[in-house]
Amino acid sequence: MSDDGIRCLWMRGGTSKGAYFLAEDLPDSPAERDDLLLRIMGSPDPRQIDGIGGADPLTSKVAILSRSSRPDADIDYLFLQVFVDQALVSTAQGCGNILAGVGPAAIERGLVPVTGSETQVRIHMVNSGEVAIARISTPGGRVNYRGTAVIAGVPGSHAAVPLLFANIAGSMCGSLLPTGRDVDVIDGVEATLIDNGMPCVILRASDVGLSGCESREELEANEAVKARLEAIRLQAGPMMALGDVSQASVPKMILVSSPTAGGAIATRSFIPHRVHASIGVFAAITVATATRLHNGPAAELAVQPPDGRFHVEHPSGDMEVFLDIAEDGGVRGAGNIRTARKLFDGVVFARQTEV
Ligand code: NQM
Repeated sequence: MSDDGIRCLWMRGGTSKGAYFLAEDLPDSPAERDDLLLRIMGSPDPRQIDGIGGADPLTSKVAILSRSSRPDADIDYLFLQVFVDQALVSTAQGCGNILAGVGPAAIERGLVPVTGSETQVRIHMVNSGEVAIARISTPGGRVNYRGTAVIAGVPGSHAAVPLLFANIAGSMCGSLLPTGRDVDVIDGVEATLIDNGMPCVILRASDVGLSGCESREELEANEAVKARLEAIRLQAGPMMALGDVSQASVPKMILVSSPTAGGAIATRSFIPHRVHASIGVFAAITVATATRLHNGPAAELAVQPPDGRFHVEHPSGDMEVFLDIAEDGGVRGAGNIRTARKLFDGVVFARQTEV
């Protein structure tokens, strides 16, 4: 790569922020690409001071876009989690928040034509192989970011980005319940090992001595709980067909408790070492799905909504996810409303390799 910089859109997608690139602007080799992304984001460094990452896993994310190779999609979207303080880049998870910016970014870059006051973008999520549908507000032939939709964790209101998913069960684990059970016991703690878009280990907060109402800061300061959860996570990884997860950002560890604000369930998510300021989109869908099982921490603690609209409580409010429930009680599809915003469009300069 030359020193001339690389085209980059910096966008907020839902409650996350990331760098959106076109595949054609990045090296084809995954090793070269990952090395470049680490130098762009400023990793490994807890402050990411020499890069554009925001020193938080929620702002150290990358989307790579290209025209889709599939007839049922418009865009291929590869998500990469760039670790903040480790020289690691992972494709082992998707991201529903960054997904919210993919439709707008694809239209901004001319990969998808505007088709009217709203443009539907079919997005092939390369990480999981599934297709999401996003509806983007496009009056007057361009992306409109202004609107009245409010999501917890983001100040102000913005244009809604409705997202629809089908067939996301087993996105990374091959099946919804990779162990074939609603409940497994690891280190004496009951857990549901489940993947409806995001591999998650769902445990009762009370089983690790917490109320489930703790703040992000309190949880991040609790070294004993973090160590206990990590020990459980390392055992859950192989059980979930994810192999050795010591260097992976999945599975996410989700503590659940009874809802306290009128929602379906309360959550605190470890993603997996830092605590989420809210909750991921696919993680929320996966927790909502777990409430529908016969047994398990989420099923026991949840208050089922009458209409499939699950308010999943989290540290900064709640996220509403919609589950499309089939006659047999299984979850057929899911939906969520996000917002996204273009923050910066330009050219990014990677830290040069040592001379
Ligand atoms: O679960 C963070 C985020 C996410 C993931 C994480 C996400 C999802 O909020 O779909 O959006 O869990 O690492 O960006």
